[in-house]
Amino acid sequence: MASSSSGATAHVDTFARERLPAADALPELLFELPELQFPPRLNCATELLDRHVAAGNGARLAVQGHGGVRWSYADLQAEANRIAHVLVEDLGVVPGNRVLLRGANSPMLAACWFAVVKAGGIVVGTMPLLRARELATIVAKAEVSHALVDERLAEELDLALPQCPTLRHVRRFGPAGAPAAPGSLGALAATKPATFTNVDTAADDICLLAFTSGTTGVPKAAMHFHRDVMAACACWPAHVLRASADDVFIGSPPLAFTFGLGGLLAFPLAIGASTVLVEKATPDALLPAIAQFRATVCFTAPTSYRAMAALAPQHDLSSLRKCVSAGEALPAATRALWKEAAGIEIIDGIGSTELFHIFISADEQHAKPGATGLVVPGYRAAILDDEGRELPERSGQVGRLAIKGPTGCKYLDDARQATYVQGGWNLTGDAYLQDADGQFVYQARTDDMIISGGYNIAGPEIESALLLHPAVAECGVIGRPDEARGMVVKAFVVLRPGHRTDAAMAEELQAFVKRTIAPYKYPREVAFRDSLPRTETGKLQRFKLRSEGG
Ligand code: 3UK
Repeated sequence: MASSSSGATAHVDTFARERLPAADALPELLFELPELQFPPRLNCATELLDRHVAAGNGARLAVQGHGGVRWSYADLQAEANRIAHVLVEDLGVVPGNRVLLRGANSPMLAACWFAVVKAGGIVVGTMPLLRARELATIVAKAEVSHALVDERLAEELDLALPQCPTLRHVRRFGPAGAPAAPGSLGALAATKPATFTNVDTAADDICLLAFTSGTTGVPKAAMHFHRDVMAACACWPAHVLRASADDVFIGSPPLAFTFGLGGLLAFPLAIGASTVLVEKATPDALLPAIAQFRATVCFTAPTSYRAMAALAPQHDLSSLRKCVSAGEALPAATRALWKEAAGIEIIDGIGSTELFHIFISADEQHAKPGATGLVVPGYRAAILDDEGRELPERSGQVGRLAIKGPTGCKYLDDARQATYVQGGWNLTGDAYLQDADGQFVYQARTDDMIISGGYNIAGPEIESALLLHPAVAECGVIGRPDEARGMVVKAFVVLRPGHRTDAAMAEELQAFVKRTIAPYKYPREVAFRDSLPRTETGKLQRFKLRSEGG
């Protein structure tokens, strides 16, 4: 197996490596597919970027962004190489150092990402909306020594610096093409050569830390090897997405989120395609960007497709070929709305920060409304009962989703490794069933199941029913503690413009749910809101609804 013959680490700074989970706490890895046979030495920047230039494709388009930025593979490579020189020669980066990146998605952020990886560093991505306190937590946990930050987002990092004794080198960068401020990353990079010899990393050297968007406690840092990035490229994109070198990728997830890092950087470059990195990708900004760049493959979250469906008629979406949804369950109503609006069957997929990317999904032909899909080639999936035993395949019984594959959970120094990895399986924390067709059907996060009057009720099923009602724009369903019933089902609803938030509407929605799914699941309480609390990645924050509705 590739992992056992990987050879010596190239890391001089072994901080992260020393904090890998113990061997018996790691998930079992599967490398059965022929495309998952990796060499012992592997730097994923060489594979994703330099390989294309070496093959004579340097002139092909790689990245586009705001302000008319259009970089070929050779341009992106030259930019990354210059920054890599700055990291090594001016900022003293040695292989294994953690380098924090902070910025909205942009070509410069992509160049920084490759520069760190080329220099053998470990990328620590951060979500643009994070505040000083959260940045300081990340810097402390990962003992970050260097940071490259978009000048427009520098303020929160500056505020965090007094709490960050390990962070000794910070450089700011401006947008690609703009004149570089003295002392900035751009000014330093301009003096450097366009060639760089990538650090000869082992396939199982760590190349990135992805902090989880966890809702409670200290964030967990999921570590990924160079090999993990390439393994992810060989599985879902090759077998389910099946994009081509002429595709133009676009979407909303930040590169700090592995959904975005894969979908908007690693996967397009792995096949020699191009990517559009837009800084603002809210539904009203993503639609005109799709039209402007004639994008063909779109990655975003279910709520974004729902919001875009309402606005789609005002935009030219004729270039779009494939649309991917992940981050939370895709309600059947949203799938139908987008098909109606854009003529495209969404490719749904469940992935996680711990597994890097999507492991259950369905292409357009296999899409089944309400189901996530089939296990992705390269991975294995099972549903476990409460004792950790595998439930019979296709039994329709609800249990805990368990995954194995070529990637897996490796938290940096975290006791919660033993929660995510049990008996060699990665337990995602989701309740799922597998139906008679082999399709995996999402129920809820295991800790979000509502137990009311002795019934197990999955909030997302009620949300899916409510979303079928024409007046409902968005909704979230939780269990509110109740003495008599244990919990009562409570729905928070955002109505479409032009509808009244009154008792009659609440009763109508309750009656609608009773007609649509088993009546005992109907929301006994309905509260109207102007918006719902969501993470930067589009996930509904049920814990916030619970605390305000409890
Ligand atoms: C939920 C879904 C139902 C599920 C992610 C694609 O979301 C990603 O990573 P996170 O670590 O969250 C993982 C959890 O999110 N989830 C994600 N996708 C779906 N639930 N249907 C879906 N299609 O609870 C999962 O355990 O933030 C998604 C690729 C990379 C990612 N990191």
